[in-house]
Amino acid sequence: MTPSAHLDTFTIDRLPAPADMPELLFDLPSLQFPPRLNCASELLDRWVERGQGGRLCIQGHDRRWTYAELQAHANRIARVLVDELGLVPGNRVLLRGANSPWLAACWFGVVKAGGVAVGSMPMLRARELRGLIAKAEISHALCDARLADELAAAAADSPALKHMLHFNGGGAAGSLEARAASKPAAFTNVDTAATDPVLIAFTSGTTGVPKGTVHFHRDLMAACACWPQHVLRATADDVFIGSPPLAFTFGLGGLLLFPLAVGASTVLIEKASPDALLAATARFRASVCFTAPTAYRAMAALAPGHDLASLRKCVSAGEALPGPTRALWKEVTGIELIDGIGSTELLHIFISAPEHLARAGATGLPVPGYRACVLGDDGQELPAGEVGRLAVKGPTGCKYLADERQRQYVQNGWNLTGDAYRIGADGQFEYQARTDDMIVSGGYNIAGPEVEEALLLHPAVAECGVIGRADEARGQVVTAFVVLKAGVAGDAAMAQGLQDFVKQTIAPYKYPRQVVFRDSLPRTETGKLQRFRLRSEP
Ligand code: 3UK
Repeated sequence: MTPSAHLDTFTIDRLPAPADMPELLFDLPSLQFPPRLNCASELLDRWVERGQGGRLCIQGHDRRWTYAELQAHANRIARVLVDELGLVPGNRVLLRGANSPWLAACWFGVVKAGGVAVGSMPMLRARELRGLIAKAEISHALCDARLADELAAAAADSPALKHMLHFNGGGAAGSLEARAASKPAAFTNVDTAATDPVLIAFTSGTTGVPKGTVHFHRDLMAACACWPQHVLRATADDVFIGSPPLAFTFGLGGLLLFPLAVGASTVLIEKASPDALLAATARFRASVCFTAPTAYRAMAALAPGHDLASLRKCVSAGEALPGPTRALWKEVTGIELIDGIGSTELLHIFISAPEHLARAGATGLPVPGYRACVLGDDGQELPAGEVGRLAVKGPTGCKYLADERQRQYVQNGWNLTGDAYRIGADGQFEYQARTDDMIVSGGYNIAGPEVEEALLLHPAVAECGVIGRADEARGQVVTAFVVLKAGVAGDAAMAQGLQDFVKQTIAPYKYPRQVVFRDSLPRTETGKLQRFRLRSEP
């Protein structure tokens, strides 16, 4: 085994025991990695060394950097971390900010210096930040000046956190930019082992203590070698854009690692509401877009007001893609969405369909490099057509930081994502629901997302969420929370109309016996419907 470069072995010491590790597969030629690997060298420095430093790399609302410029900023940040803040390889560094070029430069600065980057969602409050700092024993933080207050409040009673610098605050004296400006633009990356941790990504966990998932330098490069190469197939001429924060591995991969892996450019915008994302797509002539299914639905309604001629590939992940949303996006833009299921634990997408295989109701096929199957309650593989638990294996896998729940996610070497799936006659994997979200009503198993899909076909429905509510007679009763389009009244006649509509669209026993009208639905910052909150609503 090649030695670790980590002098601070906190993360390595808290990896799961060997017996609890997922089995790894490195079947593809592109997954043969050298023992020493720093992913910043591969993703960033490599282009400059090959004479491509002048290529456009990263844009934000007020800046535009080439590969050489991003490299110089990252190198200077690495210098500040090492020379001024005493960072040693293995230290954990919190990154806090909305997506921006400076946040990306900070990420690379940390990686170059051999640190472990810990992303954090911009909306997190002091209380939640305190939890992350304690769990990952974070010693350093690089924080957007506009989000400084909550972090300062967290830092006040977080003894582990000793060093903090701010960026995006106009370059004030003492800021990260000001200190970086006085540093040389050259830095020799720490010679990390391929299996040295580089990232702790916290799950968007809907319940319980957040879980930190550890990823190695090799894991990041493996993610770049699988889905992007075989399904997305973007080129150096593409311009990436999207909404997921870099703190969410969907965003880190889609908006930073994958574009840089192919020498393309990326647009990092702070506010990516549906309207803002469309406007930015037009302004930057973006060609590859990453966002969540609900955003595509909202964007479809607004698309006619924007010039989207540059757009050629659109990726949907984070939640099941309803067939009606796929159809709507195609109708409005002519683009077939690329659906893909990924997870924080597996880093990125592991089942997906390229455009020509896309079909309603199916997420797709295991991405080359991954294997997937559907397991029954006895842990045995189920034949096609039967609903069971999704199990996945590949070059990446779940490694929770000091967490008992490792044994729930990884069993017999397989990663169990917590999703109920079925394999269709054509071999494609068909999403049913989160395993905990399957509704059992009157003896029937009903998948909430299927009922949601039917409701979304109704012209009055903007958004909806379907859950099972405890019911004495039926065990659970199918309950739909519906947000209607502007100007439509949520009255008894509408409820009846929706129920009849569902009965005519899918098997009648699945229709929502209860319909509740709402102005909005509870969602996580990553766009996921919080079904547990709907379940506890009156
Ligand atoms: C659900 C999907 C159906 C599924 C993610 C792409 O979402 C990501 O990571 P999380 O850890 O959540 C994982 C869970 O989300 N899910 C995600 N995508 C789909 N369900 N169809 C989909 N296309 O329950 C999964 O287990 O927040 C997605 C890339 C990186 C990611 N981290």
